[in-house]
Amino acid sequence: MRFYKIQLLMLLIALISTVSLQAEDGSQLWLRYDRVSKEVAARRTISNQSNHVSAQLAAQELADYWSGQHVELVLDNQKRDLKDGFQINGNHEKLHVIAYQPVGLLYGAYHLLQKQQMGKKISDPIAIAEVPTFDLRVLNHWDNLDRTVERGYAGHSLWLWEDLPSKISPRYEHYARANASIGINTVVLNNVNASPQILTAAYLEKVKVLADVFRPYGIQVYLSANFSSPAIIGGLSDSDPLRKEVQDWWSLKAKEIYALIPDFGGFLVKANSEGQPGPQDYGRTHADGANMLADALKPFGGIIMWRAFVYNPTIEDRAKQAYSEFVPLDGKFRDNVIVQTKNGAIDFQPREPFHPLFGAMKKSNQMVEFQITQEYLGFSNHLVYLAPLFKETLDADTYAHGAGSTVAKMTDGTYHAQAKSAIAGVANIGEDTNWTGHHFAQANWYAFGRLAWNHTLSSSAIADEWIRATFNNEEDFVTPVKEMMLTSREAAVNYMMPLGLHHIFAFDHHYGPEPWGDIAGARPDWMPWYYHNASSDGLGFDRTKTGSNAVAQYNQPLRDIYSDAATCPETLLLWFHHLPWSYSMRNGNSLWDELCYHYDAGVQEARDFQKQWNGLEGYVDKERFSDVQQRLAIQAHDAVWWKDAVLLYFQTFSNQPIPSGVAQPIHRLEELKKIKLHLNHHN
Ligand code: BDP
Repeated sequence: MRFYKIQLLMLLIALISTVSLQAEDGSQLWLRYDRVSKEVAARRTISNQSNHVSAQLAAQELADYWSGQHVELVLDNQKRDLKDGFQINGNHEKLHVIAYQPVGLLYGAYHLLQKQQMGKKISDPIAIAEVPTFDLRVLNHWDNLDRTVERGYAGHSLWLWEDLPSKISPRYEHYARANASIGINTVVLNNVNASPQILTAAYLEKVKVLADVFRPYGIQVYLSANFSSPAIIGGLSDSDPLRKEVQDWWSLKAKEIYALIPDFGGFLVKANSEGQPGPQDYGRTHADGANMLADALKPFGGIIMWRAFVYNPTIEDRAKQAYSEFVPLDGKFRDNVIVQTKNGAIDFQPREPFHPLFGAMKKSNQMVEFQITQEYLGFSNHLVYLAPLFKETLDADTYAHGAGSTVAKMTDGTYHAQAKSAIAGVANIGEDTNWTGHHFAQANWYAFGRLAWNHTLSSSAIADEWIRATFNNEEDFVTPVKEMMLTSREAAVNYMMPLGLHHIFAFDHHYGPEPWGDIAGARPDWMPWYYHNASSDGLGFDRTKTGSNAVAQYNQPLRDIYSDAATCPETLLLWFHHLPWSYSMRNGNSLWDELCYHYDAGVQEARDFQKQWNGLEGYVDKERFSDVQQRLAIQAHDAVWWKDAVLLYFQTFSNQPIPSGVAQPIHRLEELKKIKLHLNHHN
């Protein structure tokens, strides 16, 4: 008997430890809700009259996890203004979650569960209303059909194309649930460098299955379309958008897609950019191309997201090209076209000024594209919390309609009524157990979703929610972790590219420094020297009147502010100015010394993250603690590598010593130049 008891005990212990092992691999993301006990479930009712699948999901989530008062879910078809948001009214005995759309009930349910996770009691009386600031809250997956992910650092693609349509991975639904819990309602499944194959009948059958899994969670599917599809998979002689045969091909394709997926969202298109085909191949404009596709989708309510990421090596400043190509087309796009523009004019750098197009295209639908995946921010090795970067762009004032015309307001429908307002983030999700590689990279997926829902939330409030949901509510843990997250973006800017420096990354894979990079015959606008312009007379890109005059693309007073080194924010100084090494900064330091101090500060901050995290061991499960610990070590190592590489290289031009207060380099430049990481482009 005793023996059995011991065995039972051991079995129990084994069970508990596997449960906790499974629970601590990060696979649950921020959705670590505790299932309620039978007693709790019996104490309160969750009522729902709707048989819509999203409403039923909402009721189920609450039935499983809500430990508070009674909840009644109510669909109210008078409350149009709520859009897909929700209202919660009530008191400590009973709450009403009210929505106009069924998915609003689901969002309301997740709102309640999130408050519960944060240890917040919802008591008397409560009356809140949440209406999302953007209609389409979009994840762009750069997933290829061979399951590699362009700029993906969390394993292969989640989409198991070979298994589809017959086999359905349970992760599709987990993914949809995670998105719904933060309000993401749109996903583009495939890479913007799009394989035409995605539009073949065989792939559309697979896409349909994913759309069916996502639908109950309120998620609409889009596809990236290759502009040459009519020629490549349709057998047409070309894909000229003004040719009737081509237009008919797209119309038929649209019909075929909507027959399978009645709520299909539309296409995302990268055209005439980095070698992708587009309307310019036929002497047509971006508007001709976008409108042709928009007309094909119009009868079905579809939307075209047309990217403005265009540049070619012949122009004197890559930062200027999108503006030059798109501003003349302002007002010429159909109302179901949204121009999708990256947050900055170069390419997802650690820091860029906002893209001038946002302040210039007043008659077109526009949306911001952020990069959640950390192509230029240390892949999934570095802890860089991106909400401050996202906010910096969203809150930037374009002055398009006077002071206060922020990028957020230029795109959320405040000034320009858009049929659908939208915002996109390039996903950092892959098949890694914890979805994003770095446990803290989950916070960037979360933060993007939360800001897409409400761009007025602060980075700090979002970090607070995420930490509590993902780890715990211990103040001694939450406070330092939040602090670490909130400083992490600036730390990365400091150890990678402070003071407006940009694109001095290693060629192609973009991990690590290579300010000396120069590949014979390669495009100059892919070379670091093109951006930093280091010489014995100084450093930086002159984008004022004496240089490329990119400043002219900004509205006043920004043009004047950026044009004058004395008024230009120092965080953007070398973006807009080429300045002598001896240039006197506002604090009296020379440019050279200040640069050294910034790199040094970045290294110190990365080291501090290690210290802070080590002090928190008792608050985190072993698995996640040590995984983060190991990555923080890589980050600190990389920070030193960055600092030494950039300072030693620029020192060959400045010919000045590294100030004595700064940690002296531990590497030699010649050694650093030999480092060649063989990271493939998809890795
Ligand atoms: C750059 C990436 C490249 C993408 C491109 C894009 O390096 O892989 O294809 O942007 O956004 O950031 O189209």
